Amino acid sequence: MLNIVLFGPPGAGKGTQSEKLIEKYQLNHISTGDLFRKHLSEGTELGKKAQKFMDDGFLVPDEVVIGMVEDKIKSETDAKGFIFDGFPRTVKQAEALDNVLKATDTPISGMIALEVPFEELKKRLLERGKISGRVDDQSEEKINNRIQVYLDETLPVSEYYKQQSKFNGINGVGSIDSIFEKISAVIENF
Ligand code: B4P
Repeated sequence: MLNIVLFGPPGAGKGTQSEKLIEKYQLNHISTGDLFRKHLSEGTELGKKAQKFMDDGFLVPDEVVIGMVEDKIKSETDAKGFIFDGFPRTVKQAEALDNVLKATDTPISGMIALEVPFEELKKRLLERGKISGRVDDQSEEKINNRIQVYLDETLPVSEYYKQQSKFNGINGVGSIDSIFEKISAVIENF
C-alpha cells in the first residue's frame, strides 16, 4: 500500500500535483482543505466550526481535523493507498495519523515536501484569488498570515518525518509537468 504525505506551504502546488498523482497511482485523495470547503458549502456544523479559522488563514483546531480524517480513512476500506494533501499540518496531527495507520498496519511510505520561495507563493495565491473566490486568497495580509502559521506550526512536521527517514524535498518551482516527473521519480523508490 502506498501512503504519501504531500507537504508544503500554502500555494506550493499540493492540490495541483495531487490531481496528477491520483490518476497515475490510483490512490485515494484526502485533502483536508477540500473536505473543509465541502463542509462549508453544505453548511454542516463542522463547516461552521472551520470557517472562521480558514477565512483568516489560521489552522482549524487539531481535534476537528483529526476526527474528520480518521472517519474518512476508516470509511475507504477498498483504497490501494492514500495521498494526504495538506495533512498533517501539526506534529499532533502527524502522530494521530501514525496511530490510525498503525491499526491497519499500512504506515506512511514517505513524505514529499514541495519547496517554493515565499515571494512566489504570494504571487500564485493572489493570482488564484482573482478566480477562486477563496476568502483566504484575497489579501496580502491574509496570505502573509498563512505563511507565518506555516512557519510556526506546520514546518516542524517535516522534522517529524526526517526523524523517521521519510522526508524528501522537491524544488516546487518550474512547470507543473517537470515537478510531477521529479515527484514520480521519488515515489518509484518508496
Ligand atoms: P489548503 O486547501 O490545503 O490550501 P493551500 O495550502 O492554499 O493550497 P495548495 O498548496 O494545495 O496549492 P495549489 O496546488 O492549489 O488549505 C486551506 C486552509 O484550510 C488552511 O489555511 C487551513 O485554514 C485549513 N486547513 C486545511 N488543512 C488543515 C489541517 N490539516 N489542519 C488545520 N487546518 C487545515 O496551488 C496554488 C496555486 O498555484 C494554484 O493557482 C495553482 O494553479 C498554482 N500553481 C501550482 N503549481 C504551480 C507551478 N508549478 N507554477 C506556477 N503556478 C503553480
